[in-house]
Parts: sequence; C-alpha cells; structure tokens
Amino acid sequence: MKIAKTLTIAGSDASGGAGLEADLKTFTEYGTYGMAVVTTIATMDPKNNWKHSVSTLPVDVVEAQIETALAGTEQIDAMKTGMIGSVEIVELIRDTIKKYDLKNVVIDPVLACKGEDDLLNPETADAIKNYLLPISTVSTPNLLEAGIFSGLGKLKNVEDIKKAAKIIHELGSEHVVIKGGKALEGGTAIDVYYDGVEYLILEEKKISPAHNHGAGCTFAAAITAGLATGLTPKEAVIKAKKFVTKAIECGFQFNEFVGPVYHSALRVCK
Ligand code: PXL
Repeated sequence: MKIAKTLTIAGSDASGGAGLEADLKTFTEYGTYGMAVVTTIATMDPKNNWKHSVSTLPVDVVEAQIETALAGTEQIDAMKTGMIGSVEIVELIRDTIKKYDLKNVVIDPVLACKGEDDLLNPETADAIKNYLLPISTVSTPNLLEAGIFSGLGKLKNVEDIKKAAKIIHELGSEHVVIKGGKALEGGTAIDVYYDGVEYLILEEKKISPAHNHGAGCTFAAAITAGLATGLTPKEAVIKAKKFVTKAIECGFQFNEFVGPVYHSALRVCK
C-alpha cells in the first residue's frame, strides 16, 4: 500500500483549532501521513480578551526541521504553508520548493487570524506575493488577503472576488481559491475557485452558530491532502469544501472567546 505523504510548514495554535494542529488532524482524516515544520508559535491570552501574539522561530531552526521532514526516502506528495512569520522563512520556503522540486504546493497566505483586523506579520505580505504565489499549485487567500494581494482592497461581492482571483492567477498561482466563507452578506458561505479558464462558485448554507476557528487552515489542509491522494485541484477543492462545512457544523464552543471546527466531523459526527 502506498502511503501518501503530506507536509505543512505553519504556525502552532495550542488551542488545537487552527495552524499546524488543524493541518495534521486533517491530513490524518484523509489517510495521509502528515509531517509538520513549525515556523511560529501563536498564543492567545485568556486574561486579555484572547489577544493574539506570535513568536517566530529562528530561520536556521526552521531549516533544520525542513531537512528532517524531507529526509524520507520518497518525495512528499503535497505540501502546504500557513503562518510564516518572517521574510527569511518565506525565502527559505521558496528555496526549498525549488531545490527539491516539490509538487502540489498549496500556499495558504495567513496574514491575520479570523476576527483580528491587525495583520500579524505585515512584512511577510509582499514576500508571499512575490515569492510563493508564483510557484503555488493552489493558493487559498481569504477575503482580506485576496484584497491585499490583488490590490483591490475590500472585496464586497462575488464580482469583486472573481476580479481578485483573476489578478492572483496572473501573479502566477495556477489555481486560486478565495475563501469568502461567511464574510459576505447573505445566507450562504461562498468560496470561489478559478483556474485561469473556469470560475466555480462553491456555496453552502451559513451555519449558525458558526464554530469556525481554524476553518481556513482546515480547508487548505484538506485541499493539500486531496492533491496528495491523487485528486485534481478542482476535485480536491470540491471535496475539501464538504470536509470543512461538516467540520464547522460539528464545531463546538472551546471557551467564551473561541469555537473551533471539529476536524474529525465527517468521519464521526452524525
Ligand atoms: O486561522 C489562522 C491561523 C493560522 N495559523 C495559526 C493560528 C491562526 C489563528 O489563530 O493561530 C498558528
């Protein structure tokens, strides 16, 4: 039996909903063998309104982890990035993808956590746009990130999202998934896929109450695992949308501040 191998290069969220924790759980649900390289450690302060802080690891520690993860005897089947933390680490990831000729590269350009208006790593935005989007098989910006990368600013409707997807495709991302999620007005959660030819509008009824912390990471990780198991990007995106919708449906209240998705939902939540 061939075991598909997946790698995430991302931040840690000790609360378990987002970050590499979400990625690894999702990789496992898809039956793939997951590996994780930590770039940053995100913490949330329960005594200060769940305020987010980020500690970024030194680039040489990240590099040593990458060498460890890629020291298996076979090529990995797909990889994703999440929160990155510094321009040096973005450059290291670019160099790694090129040096090892990595395939099925999903770039989830995490610039901010949901509900946080401040960008956590604003200095990485240009580096991700210039170095990682052009070598991505699939990129998965949310509305805020897509507005920044496309230069269009606030995206208010599906037409805006389509325009942004076209611009991001022209930046070199082969397939673009803009995660509108529940952010647009109206009764449906909408994501838009674009491959340079075809737009696919992925729509599901909004779920209330939305326990959706980690939904973006989980969606991107599910796309990555789908690619690793041999799906085309379009097939991987359609399957991932179902996976993440069920994960939100069966999400739960973690504390007064946050409700994460439940990554095992599709398998265990009836
Ligand atoms: O959801 C974005 C995100 C990504 N990565 C890490 C995070 C978060 C949000 O909390 O903590 C590590």
